[in-house]
Parts: sequence; structure tokens; C-alpha cells
Amino acid sequence: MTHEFLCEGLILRFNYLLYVFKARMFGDPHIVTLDGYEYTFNGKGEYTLVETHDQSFVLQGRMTEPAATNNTQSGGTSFTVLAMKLQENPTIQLEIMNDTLVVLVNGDSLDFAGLNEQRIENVTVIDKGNDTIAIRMIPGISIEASKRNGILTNIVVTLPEHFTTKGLLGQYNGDVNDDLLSNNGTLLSTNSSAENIYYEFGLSCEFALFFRFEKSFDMNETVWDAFLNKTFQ
Ligand SMILES: [Ca+2]
Repeated sequence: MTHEFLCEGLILRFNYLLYVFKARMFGDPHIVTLDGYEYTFNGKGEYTLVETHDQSFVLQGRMTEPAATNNTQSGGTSFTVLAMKLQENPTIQLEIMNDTLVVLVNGDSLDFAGLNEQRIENVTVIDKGNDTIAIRMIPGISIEASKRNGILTNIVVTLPEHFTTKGLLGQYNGDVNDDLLSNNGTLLSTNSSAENIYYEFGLSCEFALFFRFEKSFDMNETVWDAFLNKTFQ
């Protein structure tokens, strides 16, 4: 399987683990935690993917339900925004605007100025072409994502192994069995049903706003109502 191959390569080289969001046309978001536990989470809203216990690094994401088109049928949710912050470095946001993948730095669109790489403090943003952006942060954080069919996909997160985390990407500590630690401290069995994972773990990762997506966040009533629809699966 692709993720196993990727995991193996990264473990051998960097001793990192990773998360892979497999590309599917509006399909169920498939998550592989940093420790390698796989589950499906069809959330709709804004969630913490990774938060280190000391809150020095946070990665958040927005999941929305793409509109159905003539050729596709909606029915699942997908990531459309990622936002991250490391310590006092600028907030970096990846977002699809008007079918274009853009990078916002503290809310302002990043101008690559003809280059494919920009450095902002301890953060390097790389335009890898083919609608793929990579963000590297000292000390060894990497987030990559691609735009495909109007969503963010092939999201890969790598962290230094000494990081300890919570969030949708799990409790990162080398133990695959304790990844479903909800925000209220309840530990779900990795044998839990998809429904239990959705309600008792996934929804607990909706974040108390650490930072906002204000520059581009469409606060119109329809979108906001949709984000508040906790019954969506
Ligand atoms: Ca774990």
C-alpha cells in the first residue's frame, strides 16, 4: 500500500511517521495517524489535526462538503483549508480560492515573485509545481498538500519524533493503540465503530479557535450553518 511504502521510506530516513490523506473524488476522508492507525472521518467543520502538548505547533484544517457537479456526486467531505503555526513564526495557511491553491502568510497571499521557494523566518514555502505546496519548518516539520478536483489531497505531515501530540492525527508516541484520545481525555479503542470514532473522538477535535481563517473565511449564513452541522457523517 502506498502509505506503507511512504512510511517505510520516511522511517528509515528520518525516523518520522506521517499522515496520508488518500486522494478520492469527494470520497470519505481517510486518515492515517502519525503512529499509523487508519480510520475514516467524514467531519464537517474546523478541526485540530495536530497540537503538540506544549502548544508550540498547531495544524488545523477545515473540512467541507464539495458541491456536486454534473460528473460527480457529493456525499463526503474533504479538506479545503490547512492552517499552521509554529511558535512565534507567521501563521501559514493553504487554501483553495477560485480553484487556485494559494498560500497565506498571516492572512496575506504569498507572492512567489517568480521563485519556487520563499523563506519567512523559520518557515520555507516551496511551490513544487503541479498544484503542490510543501511547507518546511525548522526543526523538521513538513506539510505537503496538493489541489485536485477542488480539494486539498495527498496531505502528508511529518514531525520530529520527539514531538508529542493530540488531534485527528493521533497521540504521537510510537503506540498505534492509543491514538484515539479525545480532547476530554477519553481513550477510545482502536476497534471502535466508525460512528463512535466520529462522535467521541473526531468531534472532540473541533478546536477552540487558536487562530482564525479570517482573511478568506466566508461567514455567510449558509456556510456557517453547514459548519455547525454536527450530525453530518
Ligand atoms: Ca499513539
